[in-house]
Amino acid sequence: MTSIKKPLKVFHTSDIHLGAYDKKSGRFSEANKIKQEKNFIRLIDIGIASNADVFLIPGDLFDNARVDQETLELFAEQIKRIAIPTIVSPGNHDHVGPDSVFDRIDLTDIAKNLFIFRDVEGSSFIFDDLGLKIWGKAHTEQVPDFRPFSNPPKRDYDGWYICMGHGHYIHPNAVQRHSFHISGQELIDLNCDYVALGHWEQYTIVESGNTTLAAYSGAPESLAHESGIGGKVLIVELIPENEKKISAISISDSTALNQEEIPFLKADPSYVAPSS
Ligand SMILES: [Mn+2]
Repeated sequence: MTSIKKPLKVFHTSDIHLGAYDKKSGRFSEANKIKQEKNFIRLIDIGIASNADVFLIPGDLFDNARVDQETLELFAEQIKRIAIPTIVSPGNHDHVGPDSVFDRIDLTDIAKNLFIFRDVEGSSFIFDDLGLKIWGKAHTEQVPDFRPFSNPPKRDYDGWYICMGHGHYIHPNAVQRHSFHISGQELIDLNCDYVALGHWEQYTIVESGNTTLAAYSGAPESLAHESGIGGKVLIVELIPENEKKISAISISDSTALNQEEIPFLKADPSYVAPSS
């Protein structure tokens, strides 16, 4: 299908860990639970105010599969409220497969604008009204050699092409025993307009060649409250025949950082992803 590219505004968060303080979490705290939910609602307010076209959540949206039922419903109600297509790629904390949090209730029945990647080999959603195709994989349980961007499909869509994944980008200072590896070359090989990354608490743009832009949104609220990292959400503007524009918005006070103010990491040129 032929689709004409038009400006697209992307709203990107990850690693929200909703339910981290729920009753069965092992670190129950009513005060932290309320704080986390308020922060998430504030994030949705920012998304609505931004007039974004699409909302991406690449993993660890929920902290675990035992979260309160009301946490699941709160999430779905907020997605219904933001009302734009919202795409989730499950991460290591909210994987698909046996005992998946996504099998507890049908979130997409509450929020008809919600789309969840279920296929561990990768699958895609197409939004022709936005001229947009999105590809991603779902984590399955906590398999350490899962790689979110291995064996990607060829780009085959005329409009915007965005990929989503949850894993650990390999840079010169990376501790390589970390799981779910993502190499700079893998990001280049995706041949897409934007890669929305999750797994890190710190918002960071990562090296991914000259045409692809790839970034971690970081967590909207760090689980290590005093760490001072995270606390942002990303807005990416894709404009035909123009430079991409990325900014990081503070959830606490809505101030924005421009691209030059967002941390940038170079890829480890010596790292070769194992073949699969
Ligand atoms: Mn993770």
